[in-house]
Amino acid sequence: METNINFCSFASTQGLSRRAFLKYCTTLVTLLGLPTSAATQLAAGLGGARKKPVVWLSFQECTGCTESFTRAFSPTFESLIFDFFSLDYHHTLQAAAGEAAEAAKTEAIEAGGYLLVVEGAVPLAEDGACSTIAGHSNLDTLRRSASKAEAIIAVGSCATFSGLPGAAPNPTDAVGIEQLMGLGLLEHRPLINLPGCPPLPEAISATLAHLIVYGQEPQLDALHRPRAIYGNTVHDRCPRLQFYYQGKFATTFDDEGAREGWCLYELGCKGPTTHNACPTQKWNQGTSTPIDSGHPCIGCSEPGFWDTSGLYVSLKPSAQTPLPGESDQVDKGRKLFDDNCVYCHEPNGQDLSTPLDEVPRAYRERGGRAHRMQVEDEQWRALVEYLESQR
Ligand code: FSX
Ligand code: SF4
Ligand code: F3S
Repeated sequence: METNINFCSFASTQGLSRRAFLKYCTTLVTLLGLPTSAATQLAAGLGGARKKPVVWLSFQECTGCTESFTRAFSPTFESLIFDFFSLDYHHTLQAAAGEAAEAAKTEAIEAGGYLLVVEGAVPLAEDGACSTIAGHSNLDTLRRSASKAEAIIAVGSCATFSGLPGAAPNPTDAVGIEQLMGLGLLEHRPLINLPGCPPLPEAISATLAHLIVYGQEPQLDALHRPRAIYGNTVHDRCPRLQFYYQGKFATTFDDEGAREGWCLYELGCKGPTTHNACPTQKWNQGTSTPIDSGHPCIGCSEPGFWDTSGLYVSLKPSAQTPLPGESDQVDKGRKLFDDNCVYCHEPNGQDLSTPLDEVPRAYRERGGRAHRMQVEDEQWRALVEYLESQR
């Protein structure tokens, strides 16, 4: 049930100054790609907002997403955001258990008007028997909970793209929320995907704050991810990018290159094909990232990251950001491919059996789950030219 809460008064009871609160709001609006002036609006919006009911479901996952969120950059403010919701059901965090917990969930669902956060994939094998809560399959619980939700926020790579539970050979037939909608097993609801294993905690809080203050989701891309958070690759903003362009690569974890902080591409870094805000937002109170600490990005926020290639196997050369000198047209085609096609196809399109000049027609005729982007003729020319350059 929605109840009034004065966020600012509540913040002051926690020893948080208005100045610190504004700073926190500035972090969130920056991450959301909103103008800095929106920080005041966000602060005022949260200050006057009503407490929003949230139902949080956990299915096949490791609880890392909840761990990530509860150990966020500004722990006091993140917990404040948590307290700011009426967290009507979260079986890891709630005090209630058993029938009392189920009763709280039923009451929240019947009241409607809540945000539904889902972490974890949903198993379909064996009629869903691989994961059940209170005797109900995850799919049944999800369907019931989604029926009156204002929006679904799929948190983590498991809920978005099936993640590790869905890795080959996927014995439980685990699927993500969007896949369920695509299969007709779950009614379509407004969906926001926040991939990452786990996702950045600020991605979760910023998205929830946006929903509360503006009553709508932030601008999303074709994979339902907030554009501002997932619009760039890790590579685009990597602190080691200069070494990439200089051709300076670490080849083992303890060689001179590793000690000098050179590029980790040859150690299997998936930064060039991974969309996430890690380099700018960083983890653990803005301290570091996998790459900052000397480990390649394993692409944890991309669909199928576990199966795409070996964690320490280099991307194929064609997946790299082009070196200076590549023609504009090929560069444009490569970007289009990297942003839209790499989720289902080999980085260089080598798995495309359709003759390249027939690809545009085949694409338009066949459609498909991932084939939703509108491609102009000029873009097709660039894409085909890029693919030809890889043959
Ligand atoms: Fe998956 Fe999240 Fe990775 Fe773990 O809930 S995204 S396995 S961090 O916990 O779902
Ligand atoms: Fe950074 Fe990885 Fe790109 Fe190298 S390949 S610049 S380490 S993201
Ligand atoms: Fe994941 Fe790569 Fe960031 S592994 S945490 S997306 S740097």
